[in-house]
Amino acid sequence: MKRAIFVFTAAFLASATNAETVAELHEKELNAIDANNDGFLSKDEFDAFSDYAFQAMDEDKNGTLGQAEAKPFLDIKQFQNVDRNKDSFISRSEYDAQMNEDFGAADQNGNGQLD
Ligand SMILES: [Ca+2]
Ligand SMILES: [Ca+2]
Ligand SMILES: [Ca+2]
Repeated sequence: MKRAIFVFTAAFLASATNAETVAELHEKELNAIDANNDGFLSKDEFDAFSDYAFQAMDEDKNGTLGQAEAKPFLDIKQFQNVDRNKDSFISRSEYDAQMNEDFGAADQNGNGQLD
C-alpha cells in the first residue's frame, strides 16, 4: 500500500514539474510536500498536498475525478481500486479515504509523520 502514495504523488509531480531525472523528482517531491522543510512529512502537510493534487487533477472542477482526468496519473487498475463504489468517478471522499489509508499504511511506527 505504501506504493500507492508514491504512485499518486510521483505521477502527479512528474507531470507538474517535468522532472528530468528520478533524483530531481525525488527532491522536488519532498520539497513540494514537506512544507516546513524539517525532513518529515506530517499528516497536515500530506493533507495539504493531497488537497492541492485533487484540485489540480479535477480539471472541470466538479468535485470528482473522471477517468479522463485521472488517466495521466493512474492506470485503470489503480483507478478501480480508488473508485470504491464503481461508478467510474473518484469522488472526493473516495480520494480522501485512499489517501488516509495510504498515509496510515506508510506511517509504520504510527507517530503521525512519514520519515
Ligand atoms: Ca515537515
Ligand atoms: Ca472532474
Ligand atoms: Ca466512485
